[in-house]
Amino acid sequence: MRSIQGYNSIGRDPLVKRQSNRISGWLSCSFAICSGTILNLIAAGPALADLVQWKTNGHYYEVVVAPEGITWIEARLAAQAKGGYLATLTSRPENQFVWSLISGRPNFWTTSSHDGKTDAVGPWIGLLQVRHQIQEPAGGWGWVSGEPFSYSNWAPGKPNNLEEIEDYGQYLIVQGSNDQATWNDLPNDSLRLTKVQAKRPVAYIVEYDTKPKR
Ligand SMILES: [Ca+2]
Ligand SMILES: [Ca+2]
Repeated sequence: MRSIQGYNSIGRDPLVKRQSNRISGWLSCSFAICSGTILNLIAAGPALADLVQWKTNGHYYEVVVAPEGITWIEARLAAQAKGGYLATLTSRPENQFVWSLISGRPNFWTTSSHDGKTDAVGPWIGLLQVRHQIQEPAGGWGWVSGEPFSYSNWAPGKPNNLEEIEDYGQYLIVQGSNDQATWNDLPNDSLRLTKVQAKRPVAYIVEYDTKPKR
């Protein structure tokens, strides 16, 4: 198992720290070398549901694990039931902050395989395409909160509206790409894709404008 050099782990206990080192090693190295380790890397570990405040806007963020996989609409409803909303990443600093909560955490990631390649599928975010019929693949995207969509950080080649059904956003690392905190378009239920073996995302990120009561 490879380990990462220079990764600043945010794990808080020895087990999480070890897992963080493993997944971040995978994410940072060549897939040609490391792809064989993926199944080990996504092995189940302790679920973390820490509430973390981003000082810049005062909002709170929580990454929620759904081990069996979850659709975007289910995740949106779950976020609302918690009193928040799927995270809106309206600036590079906000996107980088949220990325720091999920990078190197194997519990939050699964895989999508196609054409001999395997991408890393991360959590759902509050990104959806509301006017897709006339502006595929890149037009008509917005945030669930209605905040302006003026910043984006799509993964290479995304969005691509695969099989003409991809209208919801999530974190994705494309195999072979060194880009971080990048986004992808998926269907509400990624199991609907027939040409790609895309598992349902196993986590979603909730944002709260004020600290939720627990
Ligand atoms: Ca936000
Ligand atoms: Ca689309």
